[in-house]
Order: sequence, then structure tokens, then C-alpha cells
Amino acid sequence: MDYQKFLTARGLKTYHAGIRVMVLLPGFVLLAAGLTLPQHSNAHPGGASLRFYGNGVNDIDRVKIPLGNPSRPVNVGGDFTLEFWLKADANNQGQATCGANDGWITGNILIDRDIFGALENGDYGLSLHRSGNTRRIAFGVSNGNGGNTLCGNINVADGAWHHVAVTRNASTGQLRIFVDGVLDAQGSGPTGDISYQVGRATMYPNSDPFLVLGAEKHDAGSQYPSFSGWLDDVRLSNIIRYTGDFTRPAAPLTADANTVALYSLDGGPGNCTSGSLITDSSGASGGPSHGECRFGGSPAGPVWSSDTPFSGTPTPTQTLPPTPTPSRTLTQTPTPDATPSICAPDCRFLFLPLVRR
Ligand SMILES: [Ca+2]
Ligand SMILES: [Ca+2]
Repeated sequence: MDYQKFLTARGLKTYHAGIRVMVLLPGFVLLAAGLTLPQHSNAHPGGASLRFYGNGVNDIDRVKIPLGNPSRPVNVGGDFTLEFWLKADANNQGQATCGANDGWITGNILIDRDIFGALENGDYGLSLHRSGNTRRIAFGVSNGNGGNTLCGNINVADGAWHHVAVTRNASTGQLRIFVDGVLDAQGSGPTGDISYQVGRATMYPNSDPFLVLGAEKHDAGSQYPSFSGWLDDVRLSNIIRYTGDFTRPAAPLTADANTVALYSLDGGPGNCTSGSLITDSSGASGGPSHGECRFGGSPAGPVWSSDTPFSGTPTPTQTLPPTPTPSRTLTQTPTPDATPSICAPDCRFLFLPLVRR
């Protein structure tokens, strides 16, 4: 489905013949007669973030970004950097299986560009991995032959905002995680193109051809939990921006020639109702790669929040609840330099019962 068809199907086609689109600039859609799209009401003058509640069911409590057909710039598959700000609450209890192919999918999923199963295409994603009372970043990349999940060591669930960046090198397969500009972990992953092959046959047309923010995309069950917390300033770039420690951003991220998607998430206030446009302001050629909100659940999310990394709102230190007793012992081998495991056709069938992904 191309993007206009997508918009139409989602009831998102907010303008039509007779309303002339005057200017399309990064971050702004200016319509004739002074009309602006509702997400740009700028009721949060200091910007906004999106607050998710981890519902992980019924295609709600998430942002869905179509990868397009033809492919949109957001559909990265070579070298890339994915960065964003997060603030996590205590309701993230999932655990990744560090060092394993697809091991990230059992953490609380932050950003999901999985494809269902382990087919010919590559995929990737990020989640929060609970270790004791800490929550750490898990980042996994796979292709049809296997993959790896890299787990960090820095706690990102202390009630404060954290800048997270992950990089992937298509030639060497190297993966890195940075938290607040500090190299948190690095290790190996599969090489080659892992972009989504748009137009491919799929039994999961409502989840496979999307990049999803804030939730597990397939609603595959409670063993694949979704993120509870805040996201802001999601930027995808088609280069490796960071190879060593750097100073974390002191202002909202902006776009440059290597930015393929930028979601400033400055809408609201109120609920991010289903069909609300999530604007890509990258200006990338072949774009934009806009998305939409899918709202619902209990508590219902996502909602627009005035709490941002730069809002100056004090973020009190949060005490996480005691760690629940695990129902089973996960085999965790956090070996950052491990060789990607090869257990085709699908590693997940080897270590998880009743696996659907
Ligand atoms: Ca924002
Ligand atoms: Ca997969």
C-alpha cells in the first residue's frame, strides 16, 4: 500500500482538492486559509514527548510508520544510527536473552522493525532488558542466517531522561550502544542489507511492513512485552554517527543530509488519537516517512506529555520495585564480542516455547 492509500485507509487524508497545500517544510505543514494540522497546535511551547503505557495488544498504544512501497527513506538496511531520548518507568519487567539471535524480543520493546519469523529478510529492534533492579538497552539485528542481541550495562530506568544511540555497520556487522554519549556495549552482528523488502508476501500485513515506536508490533503475546515510559526526538540516519564517546545532545535533534527520518514528537496536548499524524521532519529525498498514532488500552496511550529532555522539569529519582522471582532461569551470556549465532531456520524455536515471532 502506498502512503496516500495508507492515509486514506486510515482516515488520515486531511486535505483534498480545493485546499491547496502551500508549503511543505520540515516540521511544518502549512495549509491555505491558515489551517494547520492538529498535532502542530503547539500547546506545549517547550515541545512534547510521547508517553506509552506498554499495553502491547490490539494494535494500540504505539506509533506505526509504514516502510512504504516503493520503499521510504526510513527503511534503512545498511549502515545506520538510530537515536532517541527515553524515560522509563518501573513497569518494564521483560528480560532479553543477551548474545542470542532475536534475544531482544522478550525485553520491553521500544522500537520494533521485526518481521514475523526468520525469513530471507533482515530485521532489527531495541528493548529494555531487566537485570536486577536495572533496565538496560538491548539491541538486536538479524538476517535469514542468524543474528545477535547486544545488551548494555548502563541503567536507563532511574527516573531521568537518557539519550540512547545504536549504530550498525553493514560491512563488518559491528553493533554499538551508547547511553548519554558513553559507549555502553559493542559486539558483532550479521552483515549485509537488512532493509525490509517492500511488497513481499506476508501473512502479517498490519505489522511486518512497519517501523513501530513504543510497542511490540505483532501483538504476539505477553512474553513479548511493550515499553512503558516516554520517548522523544527519534532520529534515523544512514551513517554511523558515533564511533566513540560524545557529548549527548543539549537541544532537540535536527536533520542534516544523512538524516532519513526525524520524529520530534511535538504534538498535543492530550491523547495521541488513532490516526493522528506523526510527522517526519527530516526532509529526506524520497520521503517523508510520516507515521500515525494508534491509541487505546488501560491506561490508554500514547498521550502527549510536556515532559521532555529539555523542559527543565525536575525528574525525581525513581525507586524501582523489588525484582520479582524469575519463573525460570534464563541463560544469559552477555558476551559483547560473541560470534552471531547460526541456528537457522529460526533460533527462537530453540529457546522459547510457543514462539510466534
Ligand atoms: Ca519533542
Ligand atoms: Ca523476525
